Amino acid sequence: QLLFERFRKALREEQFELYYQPVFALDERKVVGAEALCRWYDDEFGWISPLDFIAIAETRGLMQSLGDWVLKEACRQLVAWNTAGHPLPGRLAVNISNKQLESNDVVERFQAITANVAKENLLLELTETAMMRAPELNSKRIRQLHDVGFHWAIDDFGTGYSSLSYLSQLKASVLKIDRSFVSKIGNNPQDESIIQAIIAMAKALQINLIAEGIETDAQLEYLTKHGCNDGQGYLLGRPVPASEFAQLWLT
Ligand code: G
Ligand code: G
Ligand code: MN
Ligand code: NA
Repeated sequence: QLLFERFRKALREEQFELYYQPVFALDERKVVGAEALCRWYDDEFGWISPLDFIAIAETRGLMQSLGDWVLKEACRQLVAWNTAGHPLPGRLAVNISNKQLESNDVVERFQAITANVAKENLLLELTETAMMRAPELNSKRIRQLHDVGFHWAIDDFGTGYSSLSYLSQLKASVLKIDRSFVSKIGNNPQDESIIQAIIAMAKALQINLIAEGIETDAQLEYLTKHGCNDGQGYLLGRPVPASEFAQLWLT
């Protein structure tokens, strides 16, 4: 309850910050985008994990406000990098909660919030699990937003229960391979087969892949060798504040 009060106050006063993790083309080691990740430091409680405050936001009806703020802030940052003369190459991925897709006006809202940036520079991420919580409504919203030009990624792919036929209808341009598979490269042949199957399927459906949670050279090598184009992870670059991101990764 106390944390909830702090959260409401933080939301009112915009005390959240976005960190940015680079996404790379694995063969060339070139930055081809980034993922925006929300951070909250509270003077009393210290750093609070997004797992915790997003759960609060979702159960207390504040996820639309938080999510809209995240999208707005991500767009502001894209414009700021452009203006400063070092634009982000590729797309900035923004995590979307299924709660944000519930209301009827989401298309108008997202259009208004992102009016200053090209949709080519954005990638909306929805986890496979969130997607399957309300498959009918979510896929309808994905389609509506896709129809006005938004690009979509299915996040944490492989952890949910979506079928392949379903995937092809979904209008996703990107699948993000969940890091639970990546972490088993080198010690679990069965998970390696799953990764290879995901890569083959994505190729067949002409969907781009981003591998998540790359932490070792062996994982990087394996994914590159088997034809996974893009990836992110601590080995390549951690999530960092915007200024540090520009210093490290933008020219
Ligand atoms: O950044 P970190 O690994 O701590 O994030 C933990 C979880 O919180 C991840 O699943 C991530 O997708 C989610 N998350 C981080 N930032 C946001 C955000 O802005 N919106 C939503 N919906 N989820 C986020
Ligand atoms: O659910 P989602 O994929 O959006 O979550 C992204 C989360 O993964 C972020 O919280 C980010 O901090 C975390 N992350 C990014 N790279 C790595 C990594 O290499 N290893 C681990 N364990 N977590 C990572
Ligand atoms: Mn994500
Ligand atoms: Na993910």
